[in-house]
Amino acid sequence: MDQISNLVERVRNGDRIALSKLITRMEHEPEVRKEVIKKIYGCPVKGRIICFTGPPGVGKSTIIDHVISILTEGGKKVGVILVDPRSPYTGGSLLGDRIRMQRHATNQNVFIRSISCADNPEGISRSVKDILKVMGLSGMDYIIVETVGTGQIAVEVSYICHTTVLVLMPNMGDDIQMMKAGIIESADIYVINKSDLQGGDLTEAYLRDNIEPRGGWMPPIIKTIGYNRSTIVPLVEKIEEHLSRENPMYMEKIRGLLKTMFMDYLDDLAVHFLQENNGYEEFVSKVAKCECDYYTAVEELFKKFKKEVLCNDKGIDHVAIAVRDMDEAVKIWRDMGFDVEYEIVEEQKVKVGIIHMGDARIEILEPTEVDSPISKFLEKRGEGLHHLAVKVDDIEKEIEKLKEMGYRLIDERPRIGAGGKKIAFVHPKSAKILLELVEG
Ligand SMILES: Nc1nc2c(ncn2[C@@H]2O[C@H](COP(=O)(O)OP(=O)(O)O)[C@@H](O)[C@H]2O)c(=O)[nH]1
Ligand SMILES: [Mg+2]
Repeated sequence: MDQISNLVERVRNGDRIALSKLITRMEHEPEVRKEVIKKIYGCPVKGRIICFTGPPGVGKSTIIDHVISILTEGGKKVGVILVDPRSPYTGGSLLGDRIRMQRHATNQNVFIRSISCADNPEGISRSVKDILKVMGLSGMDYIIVETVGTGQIAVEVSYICHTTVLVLMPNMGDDIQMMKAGIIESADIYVINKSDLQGGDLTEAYLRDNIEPRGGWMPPIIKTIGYNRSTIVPLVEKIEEHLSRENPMYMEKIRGLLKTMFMDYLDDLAVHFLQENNGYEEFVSKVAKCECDYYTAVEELFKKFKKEVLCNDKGIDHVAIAVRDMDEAVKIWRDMGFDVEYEIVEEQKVKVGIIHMGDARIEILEPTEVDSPISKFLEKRGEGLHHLAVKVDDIEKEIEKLKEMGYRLIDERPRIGAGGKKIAFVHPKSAKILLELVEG
């Protein structure tokens, strides 16, 4: 078994050292993340994920410390991830968090781990989402995530959580307005910590004006004092209550999350494509020299990207239909709203009507002379499907391969077809239809 499969298997059996090792690798190696997620896709995941978010210093870690105690006293297993984007503003806050939770370090039912992505802050929410999935696999009953701050990362991480707790403190009216809008709207439970201090009413009033029931749940506002465990008990009860109910909003959140994950990965592929593709520099030079505007350049690049990355290189190039009367044949396509372009291929004595369909096209063939190959086809078979053309990577190789397998080819060597592309025909005796191979 390879190393990653081995680690995944051990994590599934509750091995904490394996979990720690796997998280470290996922944190630093995007390729490992991808491999792990592909492996564990579809595995049943038990843990419920609770996200604590809020500005630095409001008391999230102090509260989580008690939440861990309360949950583990009930015999549950708890995993904690502290997310540290290591911005200049929040750097170092994790050390304090670790110390605050240190007393749980020897408890076999508690797993605490901090994750930072100092070198790639944008990538952190991506790795956290994947790491949460792995924690869920390890048999934890609850997984607690603490995200520092209230920016985009917190919003994204909260998508994957079953219950999001936004922690605030007294006197925060103006600060709340500075937060990323999504975070206020997406919390399920609001905590006003440091209730031993004055000014809690101001924060509460602001929240009351801005919270609405969602999916049959009215998000509660709970006042706590981080040092005072008895004030945290009602919070844990509310968390349990929220976790236990059918939550129609959760599916919505997951859909939102999936959308961002798709976009993220697409983004990765696009960036990778640009880095690998020499054409990219060329496009930039063209725009810099004013040979092309940048909208057109990006559209061209996107076309290439679609062709080479998204659509892969195989597929239908075109379908050709032989007809006696071009105008009559193209009418239906025009009526359906397609544009038709025309081309005369002298050598074949044929007029071609071209209708683009995504990456493929339909070609309507009308003979221009009585001795055109298309005239002969019409005489023999009548109007209808003439041939099918498929894209191949390397036409010489494909021809060799088919010849070796005993198929009959009309062209044993490629010739140049429309658009200067290399083409070759396979005999209908072999393919049941006249089949054209087109390179590129
Ligand atoms: N006065 C007061 N201080 C608190 C309370 N809860 C936490 N703190 C203190 O606030 C500071 C920040 O707490 P911490 O849990 O690290 O906040 P975090 O950044 O949100 O995780 C620490 O010095 C805590 O001791 C509280 O209820 N009242
Ligand atoms: Mg903290």
